[in-house]
Amino acid sequence: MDYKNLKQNDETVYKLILKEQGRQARELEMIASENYVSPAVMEAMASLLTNKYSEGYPGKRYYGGNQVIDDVETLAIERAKRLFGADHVNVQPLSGSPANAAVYMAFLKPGDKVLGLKLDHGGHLSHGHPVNFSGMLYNFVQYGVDSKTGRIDMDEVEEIAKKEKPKMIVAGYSAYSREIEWERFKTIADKVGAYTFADIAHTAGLIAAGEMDSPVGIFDIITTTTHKTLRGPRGAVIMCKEEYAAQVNKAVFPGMQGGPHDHITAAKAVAFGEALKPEFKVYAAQVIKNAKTLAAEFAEKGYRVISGGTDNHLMVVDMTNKGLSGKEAEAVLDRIGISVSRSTVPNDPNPPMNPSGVRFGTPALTTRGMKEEEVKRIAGWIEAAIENRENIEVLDSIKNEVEELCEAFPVPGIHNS
Ligand code: DSN
Repeated sequence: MDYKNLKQNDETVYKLILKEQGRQARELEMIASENYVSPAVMEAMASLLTNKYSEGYPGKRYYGGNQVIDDVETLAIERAKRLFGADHVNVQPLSGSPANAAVYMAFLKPGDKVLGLKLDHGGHLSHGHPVNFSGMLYNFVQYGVDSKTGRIDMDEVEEIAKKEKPKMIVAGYSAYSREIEWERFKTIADKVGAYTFADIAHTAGLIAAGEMDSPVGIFDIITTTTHKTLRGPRGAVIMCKEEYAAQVNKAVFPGMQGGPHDHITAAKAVAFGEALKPEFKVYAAQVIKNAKTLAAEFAEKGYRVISGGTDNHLMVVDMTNKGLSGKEAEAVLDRIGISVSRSTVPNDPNPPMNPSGVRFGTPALTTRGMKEEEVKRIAGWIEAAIENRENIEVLDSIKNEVEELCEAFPVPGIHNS
């Protein structure tokens, strides 16, 4: 994009966007939930579809002039159904938390009991944390990961479910690096009469590509954001079995939201179209190969990787034995041009603002075309920066190497200006 009108009309915003463009071009993005959309997705997002109101659903709108929007939304729905093999898809949720809120609204009453993973074990705020609407409105009980293996202990999940008899069980996480036993969750839920709800926001792209196990066809309801491994615009979708279609649609609109963001719906359709192409499968497979390489490099350098490795695009690394906190590690890596997010580790003795770990992810590096060789170099720089965190000369020299690598692997559609 050349932003020529923006430059003319609002130089302040133009300059801020250009500054961020430079950061994205010259720095490495290792935040597990971030990615770079294609120029085609970007153009759809920036389109004039933002001008339209279209409360309702295709063929049943509360506003006139929606003939084209109906086609856009229907296309997004059909592509998402094909991509995931889902019976029913609602493409209107504005983002992950609103999608999850709509799911709870569709299936629960305030005060109902829900079983979800603890936040510091890799769960999400909207899976029942007390500071979030989910924990305020519903009676969440929580399961955790095994402290030795770092993996979900399904026997413990079954024990808690039998004792607590929740109305819904939530699986699918923000900081969990292993395959999820969807079938086992479903068996447990059936034993206690609970709905099964999967939040696959992080792994949706890997699942769509067939590189990870899918909950579709097993779980009752599935949500995902569209902007992480799926590499689409900011937003979300809800998938469910046909029998739940009406109640899910009603919960999204008029339950939770007003008019959908039609420019984003169009961009979702473009991203789903991209994910249906064979090259997306190659991309998703490489994301996982890169993550496995990174986890192995960390382990080899003496870092404690939670669960000992990864099956997906991310890993949580405990910084304690390296003598710094996750927040300090995040700052050191920022200094050399690598963005990461601090993260709690299971049973973290430290608070979420200053936790013990860092979460690393490979989706964005892989979009730039980086493979195992580059990932090994990056792991070396991370280690060198952490070991030499007081040494400005070393940090500056690594930052230069990071920039050189970024120049060699440009972000699709982003210029380094
Ligand atoms: N904030 C997202 C993440 O970083 O995982 C989840 O919503």
